[in-house]
Amino acid sequence: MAKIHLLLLKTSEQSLVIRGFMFNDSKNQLVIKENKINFTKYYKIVSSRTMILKGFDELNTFLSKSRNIVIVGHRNPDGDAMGSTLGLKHYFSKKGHSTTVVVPNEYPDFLHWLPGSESTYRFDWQNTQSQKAIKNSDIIFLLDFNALHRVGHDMQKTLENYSNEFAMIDHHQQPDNVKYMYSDVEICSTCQMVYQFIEMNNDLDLIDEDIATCLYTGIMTDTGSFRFRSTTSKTHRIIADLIDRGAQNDKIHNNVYDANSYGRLLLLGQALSNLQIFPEYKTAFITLTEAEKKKFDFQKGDTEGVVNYALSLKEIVFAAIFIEDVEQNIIKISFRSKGKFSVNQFARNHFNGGGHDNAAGGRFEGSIEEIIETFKALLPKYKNELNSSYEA
Ligand SMILES: [Mn+2]
Repeated sequence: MAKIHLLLLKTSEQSLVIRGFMFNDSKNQLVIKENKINFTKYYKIVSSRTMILKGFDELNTFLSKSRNIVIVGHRNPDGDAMGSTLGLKHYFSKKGHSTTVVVPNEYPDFLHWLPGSESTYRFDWQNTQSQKAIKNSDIIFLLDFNALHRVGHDMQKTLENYSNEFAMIDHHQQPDNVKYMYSDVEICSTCQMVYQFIEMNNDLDLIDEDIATCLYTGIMTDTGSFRFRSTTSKTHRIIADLIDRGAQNDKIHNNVYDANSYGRLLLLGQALSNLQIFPEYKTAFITLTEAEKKKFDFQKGDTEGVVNYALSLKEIVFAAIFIEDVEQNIIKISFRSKGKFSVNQFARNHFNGGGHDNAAGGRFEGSIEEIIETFKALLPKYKNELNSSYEA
């Protein structure tokens, strides 16, 4: 039986109803139990957790023999996807497994220095090798994504035909149901989860400089350098331990953040001059057209983090960036928020997307002009939510 987590459901003067849910591994079903607890003293509940750990012991038994393992990250891999897949790969290699990382497509230049990056297969570019690795694997680990469609159409089809089991380690909401799962939407990054996975296996002493470097990178990028709300004291303790085990924090920050090309800075300048602000909705957005991207020699990853400039405005709690993508014939969207306003829900409701409460993505079929009109038309509906989302 997996771990049980509790959600507070109802309170009255003298009792509360608690609902626990767990996965029953043998039957693969969700079991829900309710208990009424009477109390005489109040305790303020400061956090509720939604964590799923499924099939952990069975997975360990499976991994007690040397296996062929493929580790997959999501399409357009970011620091957390690359750090977690490569960190887990180094760990599994030390455990005697033969491990291959396969990512759907290209990842930004500022992540290519990560240890092990050179042995990664790109599914779109090294398709034969990738297919072969997947076909020959005993198990596939899915890292930093919650649903198979996040790897893109072609790779999704390959994974859907996979005959062995999947294991997922991820922190996005509403994960697909796979056989082995470690899901926790309250943890800041998949890299922190990989650390905790290694910890659950009592293997922290196997963390060497390579593993520490990979995991540090993903925690750093997914927390905006340890500043988002998801950053906890535990995150800092883990970061401290990773430094003790060889992660060079100054070098990692420099490699990731101080690697701008001249074109990227000019593109940022263009993005900032396209910024539009709607004070009555505490909202701001940025646009970038394909022509503007071309003009400044756009490279993969150049627009990463640009949306955060819109959110950095005083009094703004909701920020978006709309980026024209002629290749896919869509507008790519990133959303960010401060406080209670859930951009995950907003992206799910209106833009075929999702993610986390304060950071999510989506897509739109149409032109930049059309998405601006659509987006602006939605704002009045959310006026109250936006105005009460965050108090400084
Ligand atoms: Mn992540």
